[in-house]
Amino acid sequence: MKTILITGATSGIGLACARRFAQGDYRLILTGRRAEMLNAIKHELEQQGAELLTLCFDVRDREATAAALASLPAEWQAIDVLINNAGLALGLEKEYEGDFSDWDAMLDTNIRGLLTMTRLLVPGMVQRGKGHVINIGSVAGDAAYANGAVYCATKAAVKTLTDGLRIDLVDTPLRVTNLKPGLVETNFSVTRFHGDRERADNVYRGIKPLTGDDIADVAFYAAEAPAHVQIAEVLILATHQASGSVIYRQ
Ligand code: NDP
Ligand code: 8X3
Repeated sequence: MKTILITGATSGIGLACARRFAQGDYRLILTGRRAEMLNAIKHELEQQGAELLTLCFDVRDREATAAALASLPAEWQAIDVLINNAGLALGLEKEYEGDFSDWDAMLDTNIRGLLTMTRLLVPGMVQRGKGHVINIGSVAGDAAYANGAVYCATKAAVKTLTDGLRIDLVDTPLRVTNLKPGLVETNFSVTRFHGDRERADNVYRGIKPLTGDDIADVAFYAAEAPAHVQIAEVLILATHQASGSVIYRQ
């Protein structure tokens, strides 16, 4: 049985990954900031026979992250798969008009948080000669779209950091994957628009978007591929989406 740690498992893609990997030969460490959501997922998955622990921390807080990981019982410390999923977009504004605190939250979560998790967990994987890091990037990292430059830049950084890690681990058995989803209907847009649900719903108007389960299936495939197969990068789009900014709406 393998041990997988998923950041941002309280919602959307992370939650779907938790449910997907629970069906496989995995025990789970699920993380997020909302303790009550973590408890609800723990209850749901344990009812189905899954073995799991939850850790409540903010990936932007490096000390809290390190303390949470250090608090894992010894038999849970050997993590085989890390899904760096915790992330968010805040605001949709021109680069010269954006909100400083929105920018800081995106940069600190999507880049620094992902780096902290990587820095804390990959050395153990290297030592054990076994491990897989799956980063959740985005189609947004391929090219900027209007009013989304800062979020797009964070996901471009995820691509570069994923590629860099793969290069730095090339002489090890570890694997590194960047999954780049397009429009996935989760809490993402509600967060982006600071709770404006109507505006969030508009993002998915006239198109059948992806679901968290669609992304979880790809993550599971990448993790379960034979040891000599490294799924380096996957771009996953809804059928009526062609790029970050080209979407056909009926
Ligand atoms: P959700 O808003 O549904 O989920 C985001 C998750 O991230 C939540 O579990 C949240 O948990 C967690 N999170 C956010 N900030 C922090 C933090 N500071 N510390 C710890 N956890 C945090 O959105 P998605 O599932 O859509 O997003 C997941 C990832 O997928 C993100 O990286 C996003 O950029 C990426 N993505 C999303 C796409 C989409 O269209 N939805 C497309 C491409 C990529 P909690 O609030 O409990 O902390
Ligand atoms: C989320 C997808 O296109 O809304 O990364 O930025 S998009």
